[in-house]
Amino acid sequence: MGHHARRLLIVSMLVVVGAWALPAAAITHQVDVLIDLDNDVATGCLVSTVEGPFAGVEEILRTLVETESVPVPSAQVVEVQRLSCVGGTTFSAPVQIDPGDWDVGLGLGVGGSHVIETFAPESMIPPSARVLRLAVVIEGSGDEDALLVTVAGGDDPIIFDRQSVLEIPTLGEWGLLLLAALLAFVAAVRLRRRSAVAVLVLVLLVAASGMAWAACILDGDPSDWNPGDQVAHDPGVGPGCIGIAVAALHVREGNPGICMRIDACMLFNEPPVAAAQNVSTPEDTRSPSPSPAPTRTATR
Ligand SMILES: [Ca+2]
Ligand SMILES: [Ca+2]
Repeated sequence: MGHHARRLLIVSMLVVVGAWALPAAAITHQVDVLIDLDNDVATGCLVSTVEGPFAGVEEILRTLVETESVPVPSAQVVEVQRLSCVGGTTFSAPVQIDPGDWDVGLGLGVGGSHVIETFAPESMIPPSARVLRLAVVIEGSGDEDALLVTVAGGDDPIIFDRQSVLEIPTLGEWGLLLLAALLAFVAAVRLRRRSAVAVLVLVLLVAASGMAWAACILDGDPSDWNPGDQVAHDPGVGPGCIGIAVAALHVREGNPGICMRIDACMLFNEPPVAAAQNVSTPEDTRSPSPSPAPTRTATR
């Protein structure tokens, strides 16, 4: 192998190693849902946001999201945490609720934003908390946005009224299955055998879909949400979704706890184009290279 060929090989290997060793770093975003459990600004903690102070917060549901830009843009929920009000502006240290590890739906949200699905477990929302007042704050790389009202620019608080949600009798999954089986048995007695099988399948399907209705499906796919679940939005977030911005908040009763969906714009690092340039100085500096030559001519 000639000297030039070997140098070329070393340089190209360094470029490959450089690209491998210096990938564009993931950016971590902190997505906070501020929860006023008793809809009372006089109880709980004060949280300062870029949109102004938000008082009365008993709990913070924190969802950590990592964005990556290589090999293709992607985002994942990497942890869900809970912080409880201690007093004043002080919250407890974050406590893990869930280790995360599900996708964020890129471009699938309101105004082309990204769908971040998360949940507040029952342990965080006591049964006595019937009317919740909410706000969303997102922070990444020192940039921040907040949505404290139903429609950005207005002044209606974001309210999730759990009393307005239809109460399901506390049958439980096995109770529902038992009920379905009982109905199927009655149908089987009254109908001929063949149609009875069809009825059995139908009833079991209805029961199963009834159970799935309440579950939070954490996958970044917004198809398990209804337009009526939206409790707040910022009409100013449009196509392109550049920078940090909260576009919308969806909330619904779930199993277990309360399902939440934050539609937001986030930051993505550029691909590591700089990595190839970093290796332009191999050990072999004596060999003539294209770049120093014009410099020398210029100084003459
Ligand atoms: Ca409160
Ligand atoms: Ca989903």
